[in-house]
Amino acid sequence: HKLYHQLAERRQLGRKSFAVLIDPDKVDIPQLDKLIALAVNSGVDYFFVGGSLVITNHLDECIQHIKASCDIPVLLFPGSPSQVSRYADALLYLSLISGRNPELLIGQHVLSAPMVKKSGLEIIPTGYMVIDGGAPTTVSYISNATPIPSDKNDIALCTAMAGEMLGMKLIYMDAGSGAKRPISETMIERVSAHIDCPLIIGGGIVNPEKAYLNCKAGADVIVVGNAIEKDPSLIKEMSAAIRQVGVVEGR
Ligand code: 1GP
Repeated sequence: HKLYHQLAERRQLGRKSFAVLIDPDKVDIPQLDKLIALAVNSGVDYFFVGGSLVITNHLDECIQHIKASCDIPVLLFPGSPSQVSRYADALLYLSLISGRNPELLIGQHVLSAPMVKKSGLEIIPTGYMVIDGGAPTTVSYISNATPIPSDKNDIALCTAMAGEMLGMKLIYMDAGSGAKRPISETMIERVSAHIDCPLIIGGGIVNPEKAYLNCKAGADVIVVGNAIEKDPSLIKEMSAAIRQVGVVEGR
Protein backbone atom coordinates (compact mmCIF):
# COMPACT_ATOMS: atom_id res chain seq x y z
CA HIS A 1 0.00 0.00 0.00
CA LYS A 2 2.89 2.24 -0.77
CA LEU A 3 1.15 5.01 -2.73
CA TYR A 4 -1.89 5.11 -0.50
CA HIS A 5 0.33 5.52 2.55
CA GLN A 6 2.25 8.27 0.83
CA LEU A 7 -0.98 10.13 0.03
CA ALA A 8 -2.31 9.71 3.57
CA GLU A 9 0.96 10.91 5.05
CA ARG A 10 1.02 13.94 2.79
CA ARG A 11 -2.45 14.89 3.90
CA GLN A 12 -1.32 14.71 7.53
CA LEU A 13 1.59 16.98 6.75
CA GLY A 14 -0.51 19.38 4.67
CA ARG A 15 1.68 18.65 1.68
CA LYS A 16 -0.11 19.10 -1.63
CA SER A 17 0.33 16.99 -4.73
CA PHE A 18 -0.04 17.62 -8.42
CA ALA A 19 -1.26 14.91 -10.79
CA VAL A 20 -1.16 15.21 -14.56
CA LEU A 21 -3.95 13.26 -16.27
CA ILE A 22 -2.98 11.49 -19.45
CA ASP A 23 -5.64 10.13 -21.76
CA PRO A 24 -3.94 7.43 -23.85
CA ASP A 25 -6.34 8.24 -26.71
CA LYS A 26 -5.03 11.75 -26.98
CA VAL A 27 -1.25 11.46 -26.91
CA ASP A 28 1.29 9.91 -29.22
CA ILE A 29 4.81 8.97 -28.11
CA PRO A 30 6.51 12.28 -29.04
CA GLN A 31 3.82 14.23 -27.14
CA LEU A 32 4.18 11.87 -24.23
CA ASP A 33 7.95 12.41 -24.18
CA LYS A 34 7.38 16.16 -24.03
CA LEU A 35 4.93 15.81 -21.15
CA ILE A 36 7.27 13.51 -19.24
CA ALA A 37 10.20 15.92 -19.60
CA LEU A 38 8.09 18.86 -18.41
CA ALA A 39 6.67 16.82 -15.54
CA VAL A 40 10.08 15.69 -14.34
CA ASN A 41 11.45 19.23 -14.49
CA SER A 42 8.47 20.68 -12.66
CA GLY A 43 8.33 18.09 -9.88
CA VAL A 44 4.95 16.59 -10.82
CA ASP A 45 3.96 14.04 -8.15
CA TYR A 46 1.78 11.57 -10.07
CA PHE A 47 0.55 10.61 -13.49
CA PHE A 48 -3.07 9.55 -13.64
CA VAL A 49 -3.71 7.51 -16.77
CA GLY A 50 -7.16 6.78 -18.16
CA GLY A 51 -10.17 8.30 -19.80
CA SER A 52 -13.91 7.87 -20.05
CA LEU A 53 -13.45 6.18 -23.39
CA VAL A 54 -10.29 4.40 -24.30
CA ILE A 55 -10.67 3.90 -28.00
CA THR A 56 -7.14 3.11 -28.97
CA ASN A 57 -5.39 0.11 -27.62
CA HIS A 58 -2.17 1.48 -26.29
CA LEU A 59 -2.79 1.80 -22.58
CA ASP A 60 -0.03 -0.71 -21.79
CA GLU A 61 2.34 0.90 -24.25
CA CYS A 62 1.66 4.36 -22.86
CA ILE A 63 2.31 3.27 -19.27
CA GLN A 64 5.38 1.22 -20.14
CA HIS A 65 6.78 4.25 -21.90
CA ILE A 66 6.22 6.47 -18.84
CA LYS A 67 7.74 3.88 -16.51
CA ALA A 68 10.79 3.48 -18.72
CA SER A 69 11.33 7.24 -18.86
CA CYS A 70 10.92 8.47 -15.28
CA ASP A 71 10.20 7.64 -11.64
CA ILE A 72 6.88 9.47 -11.37
CA PRO A 73 4.30 6.97 -10.07
CA VAL A 74 1.49 6.02 -12.45
CA LEU A 75 -2.01 5.58 -11.05
CA LEU A 76 -4.72 4.12 -13.25
CA PHE A 77 -7.85 6.26 -13.36
CA PRO A 78 -10.07 3.90 -15.32
CA GLY A 79 -13.15 4.96 -17.22
CA SER A 80 -14.10 1.31 -17.63
CA PRO A 81 -13.05 -2.06 -16.19
CA SER A 82 -11.02 -2.83 -19.30
CA GLN A 83 -8.57 -0.08 -18.39
CA VAL A 84 -6.32 -2.15 -16.19
CA SER A 85 -2.62 -2.41 -16.90
CA ARG A 86 -0.21 -4.36 -14.78
CA TYR A 87 2.54 -1.89 -15.69
CA ALA A 88 1.01 0.85 -13.53
CA ASP A 89 1.88 1.36 -9.85
CA ALA A 90 -1.64 1.49 -8.50
CA LEU A 91 -5.29 1.46 -9.48
CA LEU A 92 -7.83 3.98 -8.27
CA TYR A 93 -10.63 1.49 -7.68
CA LEU A 94 -13.50 3.84 -8.30
CA SER A 95 -17.03 3.48 -7.03
CA LEU A 96 -19.34 6.23 -8.28
CA ILE A 97 -20.83 7.09 -4.92
CA SER A 98 -22.43 10.33 -6.12
CA GLY A 99 -24.63 8.40 -8.57
CA ARG A 100 -27.34 5.80 -8.22
CA ASN A 101 -26.27 3.59 -11.05
CA PRO A 102 -25.61 0.21 -9.41
CA GLU A 103 -23.35 -0.86 -12.27
CA LEU A 104 -20.83 1.83 -11.38
CA LEU A 105 -21.24 1.42 -7.65
CA ILE A 106 -20.56 -2.34 -7.59
CA GLY A 107 -21.74 -4.17 -10.74
CA GLN A 108 -18.68 -3.67 -12.94
CA HIS A 109 -16.44 -4.38 -9.95
CA VAL A 110 -17.95 -7.81 -9.54
CA LEU A 111 -17.39 -8.65 -13.20
CA SER A 112 -13.80 -7.44 -13.26
CA ALA A 113 -12.75 -8.54 -9.76
CA PRO A 114 -10.74 -11.63 -10.79
CA MET A 115 -8.88 -9.64 -13.46
CA VAL A 116 -8.19 -6.76 -11.08
CA LYS A 117 -6.94 -9.08 -8.36
CA LYS A 118 -4.70 -10.93 -10.78
CA SER A 119 -3.08 -7.69 -11.93
CA GLY A 120 -1.10 -7.55 -8.69
CA LEU A 121 -1.58 -3.77 -8.64
CA GLU A 122 -1.89 -1.73 -5.47
CA ILE A 123 -5.66 -1.24 -5.27
CA ILE A 124 -6.87 2.01 -3.71
CA PRO A 125 -10.62 2.07 -2.95
CA THR A 126 -11.78 5.49 -4.11
CA GLY A 127 -15.13 7.17 -3.56
CA TYR A 128 -15.67 8.89 -6.89
CA MET A 129 -18.03 11.87 -6.85
CA VAL A 130 -19.08 13.69 -9.99
CA ILE A 131 -20.08 17.28 -9.37
CA ASP A 132 -22.08 19.21 -11.96
CA GLY A 133 -19.61 21.16 -14.06
CA GLY A 134 -21.99 23.55 -15.78
CA ALA A 135 -22.62 21.48 -18.90
CA PRO A 136 -22.82 17.74 -19.58
CA THR A 137 -19.35 16.19 -19.56
CA THR A 138 -18.36 12.80 -20.94
CA VAL A 139 -18.40 11.29 -17.46
CA SER A 140 -21.87 12.63 -16.63
CA TYR A 141 -23.25 11.23 -19.91
CA ILE A 142 -21.45 7.87 -19.87
CA SER A 143 -22.16 7.19 -16.20
CA ASN A 144 -25.92 7.59 -16.70
CA ALA A 145 -26.04 9.08 -13.23
CA THR A 146 -26.99 12.53 -12.02
CA PRO A 147 -24.01 14.59 -10.82
CA ILE A 148 -24.23 16.39 -7.49
CA PRO A 149 -25.45 19.95 -8.13
CA SER A 150 -22.53 22.36 -7.85
CA ASP A 151 -24.08 24.39 -5.04
CA LYS A 152 -25.22 21.46 -2.89
CA ASN A 153 -22.26 21.45 -0.52
CA ASP A 154 -24.07 19.44 2.11
CA ILE A 155 -24.93 16.63 -0.31
CA ALA A 156 -21.26 16.51 -1.32
CA LEU A 157 -20.21 16.49 2.33
CA CYS A 158 -22.58 13.71 3.38
CA THR A 159 -21.66 11.64 0.30
CA ALA A 160 -17.94 11.94 1.10
CA MET A 161 -18.53 11.15 4.78
CA ALA A 162 -20.57 8.07 3.88
CA GLY A 163 -17.89 6.97 1.42
CA GLU A 164 -15.19 7.28 4.01
CA MET A 165 -17.21 5.39 6.64
CA LEU A 166 -17.85 2.63 4.07
CA GLY A 167 -14.09 2.23 3.85
CA MET A 168 -13.05 4.32 0.86
CA LYS A 169 -9.41 5.36 1.24
CA LEU A 170 -9.61 8.39 -1.06
CA ILE A 171 -12.35 10.75 -2.11
CA TYR A 172 -12.11 12.05 -5.68
CA MET A 173 -14.44 14.94 -6.54
CA ASP A 174 -14.55 15.57 -10.27
CA ALA A 175 -16.40 18.23 -12.24
CA GLY A 176 -15.65 16.12 -15.34
CA SER A 177 -12.95 16.52 -17.91
CA GLY A 178 -13.21 19.87 -19.66
CA ALA A 179 -15.88 21.11 -17.23
CA LYS A 180 -16.95 24.68 -17.84
CA ARG A 181 -17.15 25.29 -14.13
CA PRO A 182 -14.67 23.65 -11.77
CA ILE A 183 -15.68 22.64 -8.24
CA SER A 184 -16.08 25.64 -5.93
CA GLU A 185 -13.65 26.29 -3.12
CA THR A 186 -16.60 26.43 -0.74
CA MET A 187 -17.53 22.84 -1.54
CA ILE A 188 -13.92 21.68 -1.28
CA GLU A 189 -13.51 23.41 2.08
CA ARG A 190 -16.68 21.93 3.48
CA VAL A 191 -15.85 18.38 2.42
CA SER A 192 -12.18 18.52 3.37
CA ALA A 193 -12.92 19.80 6.87
CA HIS A 194 -15.08 16.77 7.63
CA ILE A 195 -13.13 13.85 6.25
CA ASP A 196 -9.76 12.41 7.23
CA CYS A 197 -8.77 10.72 3.99
CA PRO A 198 -7.00 12.48 1.13
CA LEU A 199 -9.19 14.57 -1.17
CA ILE A 200 -8.52 14.61 -4.91
CA ILE A 201 -9.98 17.45 -6.97
CA GLY A 202 -10.20 17.66 -10.76
CA GLY A 203 -12.24 18.82 -13.72
CA GLY A 204 -12.02 22.15 -15.50
CA ILE A 205 -9.00 23.50 -13.63
CA VAL A 206 -7.31 25.65 -16.25
CA ASN A 207 -5.06 28.06 -14.38
CA PRO A 208 -2.53 28.01 -11.54
CA GLU A 209 -4.63 30.41 -9.42
CA LYS A 210 -7.52 27.95 -9.22
CA ALA A 211 -5.14 25.10 -8.43
CA TYR A 212 -3.68 27.19 -5.60
CA LEU A 213 -7.08 28.21 -4.21
CA ASN A 214 -8.30 24.61 -4.28
CA CYS A 215 -5.30 23.53 -2.23
CA LYS A 216 -5.85 26.34 0.25
CA ALA A 217 -9.46 25.18 0.55
CA GLY A 218 -8.34 21.67 1.50
CA ALA A 219 -7.68 19.72 -1.69
CA ASP A 220 -4.75 17.31 -1.30
CA VAL A 221 -4.26 16.34 -4.93
CA ILE A 222 -5.01 18.53 -7.95
CA VAL A 223 -5.63 16.72 -11.23
CA VAL A 224 -5.30 18.55 -14.55
CA GLY A 225 -5.84 17.02 -17.97
CA ASN A 226 -7.42 19.19 -20.66
CA ALA A 227 -5.64 22.45 -19.95
CA ILE A 228 -2.28 20.66 -20.15
CA GLU A 229 -3.24 18.90 -23.38
CA LYS A 230 -3.86 22.36 -24.84
CA ASP A 231 -0.77 23.98 -23.35
CA PRO A 232 1.81 21.60 -21.86
CA SER A 233 3.90 24.51 -20.56
CA LEU A 234 1.17 25.06 -17.92
CA ILE A 235 2.66 22.09 -16.05
CA LYS A 236 5.42 24.24 -14.63
CA GLU A 237 3.20 27.09 -13.41
CA MET A 238 0.57 24.74 -12.01
CA SER A 239 3.19 22.76 -10.15
CA ALA A 240 4.77 25.89 -8.69
CA ALA A 241 1.38 27.23 -7.55
CA ILE A 242 0.49 23.96 -5.82
CA ARG A 243 3.88 23.73 -4.15
CA GLN A 244 3.42 27.20 -2.67
CA VAL A 245 0.73 25.81 -0.40
CA GLY A 246 3.02 23.87 1.83
CA VAL A 247 3.92 22.75 5.25
CA VAL A 248 4.49 26.33 6.40
CA GLU A 249 1.14 27.73 5.40
CA GLY A 250 -0.73 24.60 6.40
CA ARG A 251 -4.10 23.77 4.91
C1 1GP B 1 -11.15 14.60 -15.31
O1 1GP B 1 -10.50 15.40 -13.19
C2 1GP B 1 -10.06 15.14 -14.47
O2 1GP B 1 -11.65 13.39 -14.87
C3 1GP B 1 -9.37 16.30 -15.11
O3 1GP B 1 -10.22 17.22 -15.75
O4 1GP B 1 -9.35 17.39 -18.09
O5 1GP B 1 -10.79 19.19 -17.12
O6 1GP B 1 -8.45 18.88 -16.34
P1 1GP B 1 -9.66 18.22 -16.87
